[in-house]
Amino acid sequence: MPEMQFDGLVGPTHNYAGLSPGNVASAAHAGRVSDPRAAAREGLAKMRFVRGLGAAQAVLPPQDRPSLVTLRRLGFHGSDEEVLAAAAAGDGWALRACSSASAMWAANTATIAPSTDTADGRVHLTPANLQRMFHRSIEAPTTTRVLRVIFGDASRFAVHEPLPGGGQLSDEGAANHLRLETGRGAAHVFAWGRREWGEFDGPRLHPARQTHEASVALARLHLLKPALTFFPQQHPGGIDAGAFHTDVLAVGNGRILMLHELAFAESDRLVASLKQALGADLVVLRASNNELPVERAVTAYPFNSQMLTLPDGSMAIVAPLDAREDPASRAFLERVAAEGGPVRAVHYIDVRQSMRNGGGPACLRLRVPLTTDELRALGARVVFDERLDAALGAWVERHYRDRLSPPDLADPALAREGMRALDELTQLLELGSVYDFQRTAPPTRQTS
Ligand code: SUG
Repeated sequence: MPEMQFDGLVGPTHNYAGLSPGNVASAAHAGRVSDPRAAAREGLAKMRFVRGLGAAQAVLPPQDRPSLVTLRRLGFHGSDEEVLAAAAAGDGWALRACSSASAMWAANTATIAPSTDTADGRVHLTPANLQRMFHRSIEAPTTTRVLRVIFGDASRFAVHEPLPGGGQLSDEGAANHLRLETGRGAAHVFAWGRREWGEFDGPRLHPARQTHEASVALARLHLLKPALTFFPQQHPGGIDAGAFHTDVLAVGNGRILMLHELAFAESDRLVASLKQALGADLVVLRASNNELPVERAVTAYPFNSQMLTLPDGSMAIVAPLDAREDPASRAFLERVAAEGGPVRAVHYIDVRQSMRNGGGPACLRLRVPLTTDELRALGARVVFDERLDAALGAWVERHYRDRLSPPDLADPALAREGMRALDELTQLLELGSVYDFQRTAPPTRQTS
């Protein structure tokens, strides 16, 4: 079944605010000047490249930022200008947190189960609640609305509510999920970093985001076969080295699983159970820490690659340029391609603007396997063809700045530019009114 790659379009406020503890790149680049236009161009170039390989490509819209609705919920009041000025005062964390373009990392949009794997024969999607990081938790309501427009046909698609329960049910979407498939069936791997109930040995330095309870709930909600669902713990040492999501150290596609020794706490046990369930066709390509030190894997992101099945049945890896520049990462990827398995080619692409916030090629896309009928049933205009490519390219050139530093986030003109751009985008993508600023009445003046 073909798999649609839904890439998150980079938003006009793409910036480096240091919002994600445990994400090494985000911390390292905090306060630097970003280039939203270059970031959006890189994203479009990746979509064009992937489509050029013969894969199916679609786009997810950015979110409206700064989120004035959220700032008002935090008690900032008055006109938009007053809200922005008050939120920028002091350390300004609220403004930075409400201004991130973080929805670009579409792997965190939702967790997906294709219709072939679910008991009711529908595609199941659960938007991630992203509870662990405040700036990401505010994505969920708009994400849910967007997914309900695109996957609106309830006879084919079930778009659930994000998991309830706050931090105890913290869910990061497909970034902690792998689907592997052989002739024996399809296995779903739901990794987690901490649990609320039950003993575990967790990371010491960095936060673990996904909970075991959330992972188990997703498998239940998606009506998957219990015998083919697996719940490994992310390696606490991997999280402490900067692998805040599973997709920093592991990626799977079809019968191939590529992983680092520090991806999962009990890697051998996981691999043995997967082989038992999926049979000898499953190919596991593992990098030891000796072959590829985890620090290199976290900086160069060789595992945060897209692994694509192409129309001729072969596979290609789309890796970040950074992995080509790191000798150990490059050697590992080339070993994978030389192994004689289905992976025939490794391509390197420049997504540096995103990498500086810890987002590689795999973070930028959400994978949704779809039958031809399901593909036809998609709502909105999100399939990335030549016309949409050209229209989005022109839209970016019209609206995006080429320079943004954290103090610029307080500029009311930036907020207005964003609203104009996204209002136009909803027409281009035929999405309807999905944004808060399109749905809420202008604020009435309040006195404090
Ligand atoms: O959640 N970075 C994102 C990166 C997400 C990467 N996604 C996957 N691995 N699938 C995060 O940490 C940084 C924003 C800032 O610091 O300005 C940020 O949110």
